[in-house]
Amino acid sequence: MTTEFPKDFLWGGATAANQYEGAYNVDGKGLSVQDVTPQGGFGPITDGPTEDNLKLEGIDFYHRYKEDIALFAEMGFKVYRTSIAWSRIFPNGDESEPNEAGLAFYDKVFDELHKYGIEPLVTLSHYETPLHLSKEYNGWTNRKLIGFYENYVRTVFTRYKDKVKYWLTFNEVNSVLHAPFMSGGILTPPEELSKQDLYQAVHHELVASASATKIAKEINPDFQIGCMVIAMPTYPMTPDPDDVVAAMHAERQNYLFSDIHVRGKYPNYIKRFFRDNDISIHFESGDEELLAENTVDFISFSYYMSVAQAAHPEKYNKGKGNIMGGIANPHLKASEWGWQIDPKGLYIALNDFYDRYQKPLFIVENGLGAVDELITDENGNKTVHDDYRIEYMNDHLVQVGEAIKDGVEVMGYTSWGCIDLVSASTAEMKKRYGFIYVDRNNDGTGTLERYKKKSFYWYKDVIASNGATL
Ligand code: BGP
Repeated sequence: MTTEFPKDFLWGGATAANQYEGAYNVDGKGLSVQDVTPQGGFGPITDGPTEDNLKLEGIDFYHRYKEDIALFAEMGFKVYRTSIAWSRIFPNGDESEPNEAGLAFYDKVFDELHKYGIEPLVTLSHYETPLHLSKEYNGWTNRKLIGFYENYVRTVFTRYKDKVKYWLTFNEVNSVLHAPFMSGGILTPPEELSKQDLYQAVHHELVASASATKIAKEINPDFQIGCMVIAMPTYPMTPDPDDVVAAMHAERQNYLFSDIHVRGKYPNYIKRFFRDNDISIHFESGDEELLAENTVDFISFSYYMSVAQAAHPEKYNKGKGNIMGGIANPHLKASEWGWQIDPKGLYIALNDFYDRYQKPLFIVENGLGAVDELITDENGNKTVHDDYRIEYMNDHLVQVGEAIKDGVEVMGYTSWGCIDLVSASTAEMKKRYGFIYVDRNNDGTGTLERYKKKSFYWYKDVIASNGATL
């Protein structure tokens, strides 16, 4: 392929604190919603942490960060996305004073990254709301969370103002509509949660996000703040206009989030949706101005798959997928977990976002969750021959290149789970995304040793050639 990626393209990888740090109760960390969801984002929650919860220990990045960052540096990462665990900084979420040991940990991580010239890209809230905020306030349904979040982000913006430039306010902010507990710390079971309460929670997160942008710029005007959404292009199942409209309506439930983050106001189509569904969002004075005046610098998104939609979805096979579902597209193959593989969907998503907003875009998650087999090669080294992963990523990056040729401004690409970590939706170890294999099994056994997969060397070459080897 002959695509030229921009000279300063930010190549890297992505992780989230709750899926890999471990040390869930070390150095003053409080519990987060993840510590009581042993079966993943959609499973029942437990009274407290239980032994079968792999996230409690994760892959022990907390104690192995130096070794892991050295491996990222060896691949040539320019950027590294991770999150700060809110409950390391404010164990209950609603205290006024932070936990110094938590702050000190991220100082060490950011310093280590800078040692290798790797720019941190930090998600402020990645599915890890402090559990206390869930139990005491029912998560983001409660407006008080805005104040707690503001206190938290002000603390970390101030502390890391010279160490971190790129920030994301909420991971996959649109996921709260589909996974209210994992994403929004909302304890009310989804089937009992009213649309009114759900969209009010959305409003609180959107106001909090705009407020974070405002606070960020006051602390360091050079900060670059992005929103982060799940991108899932939704194709009409047939050319029947009713199917086309169904697909359009499904996509608008996603665009709602980026529209408000970028354009600073609720779009008209959602006002109609609210009217039709008897939803009336309570705005406090100042909310409208805050949203209008504090829009984001860039749009970031995860991309794993596309879906199809129809006016009568019950007629078709329901596809499996990343948080949001849809209809399975007969033209596409799927991963072992049923996520449909569609590189051109990434090309479409990039073009659609850029046509809509003309803002820089950052792909902050993409990758293939697969079962890997650790083997010993002819030189006696343990490795994984993950050609399927290489093929997946190569095909997707070629499409990024195609979008760049179209003139889409793409800031960078951080592949998801650049080191194997615990799956968000299934809480398993065996669903692996990494270039680096971590010896940990679903039953919790394993040495936690790290091994380079074949894709490690492939990605290293991609980065070194700035995409020319794709
Ligand atoms: C996204 C989440 C990540 C990540 C990824 C892969 O929705 O932001 O946290 O886990 O999906 O999903 P999974 O781990 O369920 O395979």
